[in-house]
Order: sequence, then structure tokens, then C-alpha cells
Amino acid sequence: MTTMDDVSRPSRVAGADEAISAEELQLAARNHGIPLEALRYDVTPAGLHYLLIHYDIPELDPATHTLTVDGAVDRPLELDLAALRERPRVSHRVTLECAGNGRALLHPRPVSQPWLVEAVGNAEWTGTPLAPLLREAGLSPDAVDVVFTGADHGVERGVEQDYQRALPVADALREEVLLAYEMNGAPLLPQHGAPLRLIVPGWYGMAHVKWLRGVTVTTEPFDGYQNAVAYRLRRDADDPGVPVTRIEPRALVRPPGFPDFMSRTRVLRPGACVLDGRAWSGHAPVDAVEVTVDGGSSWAPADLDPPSGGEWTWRRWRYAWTPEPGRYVLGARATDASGRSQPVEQPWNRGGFANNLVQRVEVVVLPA
Ligand SMILES: Nc1nc2c(c(=O)[nH]1)N[C@H]1C(S)=C(S)[C@@H](COP(=O)(O)O)O[C@H]1N2
Ligand SMILES: [Mo]
Repeated sequence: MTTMDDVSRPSRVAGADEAISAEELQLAARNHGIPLEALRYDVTPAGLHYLLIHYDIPELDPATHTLTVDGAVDRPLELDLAALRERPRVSHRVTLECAGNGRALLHPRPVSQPWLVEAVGNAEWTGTPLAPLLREAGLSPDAVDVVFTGADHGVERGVEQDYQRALPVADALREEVLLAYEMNGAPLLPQHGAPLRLIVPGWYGMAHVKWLRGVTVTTEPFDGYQNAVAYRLRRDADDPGVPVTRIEPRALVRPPGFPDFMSRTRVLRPGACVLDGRAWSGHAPVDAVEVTVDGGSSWAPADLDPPSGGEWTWRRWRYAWTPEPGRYVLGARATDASGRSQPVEQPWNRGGFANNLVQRVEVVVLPA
């Protein structure tokens, strides 16, 4: 008999010399990253923001779409978009990063969406805070988790499912968590969750449920696939692992000069220039960025622009550099106020999650 397992494979780590497959490329073509030159914008234009869609983009009609709030609450609610838009309106500028960012650079490579370093964006999300709505519904005193259900449906490693992710109640009640209906001042685009999505500032992307249709309060820990199986830090397949939550600090260099088409090696004329980029962390504000031009052998402090745009947004850094002709490998390393920083040696886990290895930007400075 034909079963789901015939089309849906278990998770896998690539063999030592195994190249990126056509299946990984198929995911990469659907789920694009930010072009790194777009690190220049404080707010990432919607079309340049990275994208990650597990299944298909569902077709939802904003005129009839509703959000239900149910489970362990005194008063279940059902709201349409008009009702959500009448509630208090708040905007947050939020750096969003996929938990799998950096995965394809790991050795060995976890086989999934093959991100290099570009799974990030910084948009302005507008919507209404979730917490007051939960309080209006009346949370049961024994509430444990809040489950968010998207309208998209698929199968993953043999498990057919709606995309669902839960947050612990205390995290769901944080004031900054939004039911967002606008991105950068315009209605959400289909690929970013239209007409409604969750925004959980500081958390990796998987928590920000798109095409949101249901909020369900539970009195037992949620054991759905995306919480219990997928997004966990584990060494091997049998390890229960620990949940992926907040974004680890990362800095990126905006690649200087101009690129070679095929290798994307950067070409620079000799003389003074200013390198720049962005740095962020979901744990605490970034308070230092260091730059390397020799692949991590030596480091020098960068200047940070004053924080702007609020607590959840990336920060620009700059570094004055006057290189001689030759070859260089640039990188930057962020440290946040909690003391977390970025490793130069790769951290490794089986899903390739929360990996914040320092970037490598190959540069050739031409003779004068
Ligand atoms: N319903 C639903 N929500 C989802 C996803 C999804 O596949 N379905 N992908 C998640 C993941 S893994 C990430 S990284 C972010 C990406 O958000 P973006 O595409 O708007 O950048 O959405 C999250 N929300
Ligand atoms: Mo993601």
C-alpha cells in the first residue's frame, strides 16, 4: 500500500562530500534570502525580506477571514479583520531571522532549506497586541501553552499537519507580541502571511506564525510537530533536545565594492573605505561589534550607530579600512548585553539551528 512515507523522508545529515541536491535547490528557489546589499536599508523593503514557507502559500480572503481564540479560556472569541483593525494599533520594527540561517555552511550539512547567511530581514510590523485579547478571553489559571495555527497544510517527515507553533503562556503574554496585518505600512503580502500573522519580537522565525487562523490555550504542554520534533537543538536523532527560542547574536558585513558574477568575491579599489553592516540579538541589545579582515585571526572594534527604531531592531555598525592590494576575508562578530557572542569555530546540531558562526566575505583589493 502507498503511504505518506513514500513521499516524505526522515531528517538527514549529508555525507562528507555530498553536494547540495536538486531538492535542496528547489527549496532555496522558493525561499529566498535578503540580497546582502539590502543590509543598507534600515527597513528592509518587503520584496527584499527573506522568505520561508514550509508548505504552500494558502489563498485567504481578507473580507471573510477570521481568527478564533479558544481552548482553556472563559469566553472564546471570533474576530474578523475589521474587528482586529478597530483594536489598539501598534508598530514594531523587528529583525526576523530563520532559525536555520547558516545551515548549508555546516560540516556535515543538515539536509533542509540550505541557507548560507542571508535568512534575515528587518521590517516594520503593524497590528494589535495579543496580550489584551488573551486577557479579554479570560485565560484559565492552569493555562500552560498558547498554540497558533496557520491556514497552510502539508506533510513533514511523514506527519500531515497544519503549521502550528506554541509559545509558553508567559511569552505569549509579553506586550510586544503582535497580531500583525501590515508590513512596512501596507497590507501583508501573500508570502508574508496575508491577511494576519503573529510577530514575536526576539524569537527565531518559526514562532511568527503566518496565515494565522487560530489561537488555542492549552493546559498541557503542546506536543505538536513544530515544537516537539522539528525546532529542537539536538546532537543526534534520538536526543529529545532543547527547544529553539530566541535569536543568538549575529553581525553581517554588507559586502563592499562590486561582485564577481559567479564566485561573488568582492572586488575593491585600493584606498580608504568604510565597511558597514548590521548586528542584532534576540536576547539583549547588541553592545559591541568587532571586525576581522583576516578570516578571524585578529579583531578590531567597530563603531556602532546610536540605537534607533526600538528594542527589537538591528543596529548599524561601521569600520574605517584602508587596505593595500591583496586578498582579504572579512567578517564581523556581535556581542550582546547578556554577554553572548559569536563563535569562530562552527557550533553544530542536527537541525543546523541557531548557528551564528562568523560570516566570511572574500575580497580582492586591486593594484593601484
Ligand atoms: N503558517 C506558517 N507560518 C510560518 C511558516 C510557515 O511555513 N507557515 N514559516 C516560519 C518560518 S520557519 C520562518 S523563518 C518565518 C519566515 O517569515 P517570512 O517568510 O515572513 O520572512 O515564518 C514562520 N511562520
Ligand atoms: Mo525558519
